[in-house]
Amino acid sequence: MNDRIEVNFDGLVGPSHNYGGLSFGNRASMSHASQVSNPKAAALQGLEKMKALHSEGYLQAVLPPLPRPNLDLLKHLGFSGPIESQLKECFEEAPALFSAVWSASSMWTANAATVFPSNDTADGRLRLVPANLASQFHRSLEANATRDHLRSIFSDADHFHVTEPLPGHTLLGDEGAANHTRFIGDQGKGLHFLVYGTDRALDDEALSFPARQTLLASQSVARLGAISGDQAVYAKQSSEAINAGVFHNDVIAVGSGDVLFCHEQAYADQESVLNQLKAAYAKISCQPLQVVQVPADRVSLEDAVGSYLFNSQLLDRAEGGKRLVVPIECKENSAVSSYLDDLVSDPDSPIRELLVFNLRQSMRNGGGPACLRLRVQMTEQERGAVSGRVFIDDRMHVELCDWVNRNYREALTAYDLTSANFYQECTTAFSELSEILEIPELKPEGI
Ligand code: SUG
Repeated sequence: MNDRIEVNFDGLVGPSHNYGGLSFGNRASMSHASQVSNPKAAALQGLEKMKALHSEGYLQAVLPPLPRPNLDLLKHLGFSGPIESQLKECFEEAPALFSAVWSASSMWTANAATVFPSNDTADGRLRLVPANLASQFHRSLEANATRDHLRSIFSDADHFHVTEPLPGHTLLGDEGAANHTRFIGDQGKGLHFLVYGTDRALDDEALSFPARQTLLASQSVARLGAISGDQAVYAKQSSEAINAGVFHNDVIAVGSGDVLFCHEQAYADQESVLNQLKAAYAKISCQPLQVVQVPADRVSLEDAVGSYLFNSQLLDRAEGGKRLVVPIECKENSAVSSYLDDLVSDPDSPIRELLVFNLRQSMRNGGGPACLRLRVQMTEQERGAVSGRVFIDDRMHVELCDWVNRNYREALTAYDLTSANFYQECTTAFSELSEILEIPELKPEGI
């Protein structure tokens, strides 16, 4: 029997949320570069989603943002002296790196790690493989700090094992759960679907944007997850999808339980990928895998990327079937909205209902509902072994909203990031947060 329940660990948006235009190949990040951000609205939008899903009866937890500014990075770039002057000097001398010092990109916890629940792993522990995020400089800076955060939350070695991230080179580029889907069969057994962008060691000429995940990385992640070979199916993204702005699989597909919802142009040789998945699933389940493929003549790749239709959460309903948690942009795109109306009214569809959220602040950097959460399937005992105060309930929600309202700005520009006041505000915010969450603050090494 399946005694594991999915907990969604959403990323709390940090106080320096800004539009740095840092992610080549992520169309939203590229097109919103240098716009004024609203960190307060961003954090409250995320908290609203957490509260709403908690109120619907789902288990909801939170992962803290990584401390910013990134003092380790400033030190490694050769800056020294009072932090305020380091920030000013970095802004003037190395503007191309300055935005990375402040990036709040750890909010997208679907990229924090790949998760292997304890009933799938050889050692019977829940294993987390932190992502190296090697493909984008600002994101690669998250890997070790995220590992440390995960180690302080999943610290109980009897139940959990947080591995090292893979070595940080693009040959082994790994973007975590955004490229991993776990289907669930009878007795809660898992089938792991690992998606990569390239299987070449060198650049792929068919691509105009980077393929962030490599096959070598996905295979290594599965090894670190200690699952057996027959529990994994690998698939390559189609180059059309990557070139249209599908920088992670979770921009073009979402799966959960016995359902895969994907675009018909998501994978290279899609028919064979789906046949492999169905065959592997049939070995762990009496019921077939349900695949809903969205045809390109209903929703083009461009509309899928623009609306983030697939960057959604597929959640079980108590009355059966699934609900799809989508961003509000899906309602504003007429092709997507009409497709969704037809989908939920089709009696044969496994997706029966929509929940719509306004996550515009995160969306402008390419992060929808699915990017903001890391799924962790856990037993009750494992939930009890989690350290820190990370589960969301009504009281925690109020405390975190108060903390955001007290500490966050409503408008932030690149220039504001150089101000001594802003640095002080962030220092206060991070130290208050570690008290609320009862998680030690991550300290920069040697400063
Ligand atoms: O890695 N954007 C993130 C968005 C990550 C979305 N995650 C998932 N699909 N799971 C990225 O491209 C933009 C930051 C900036 O431009 O300031 C950014 O990092």
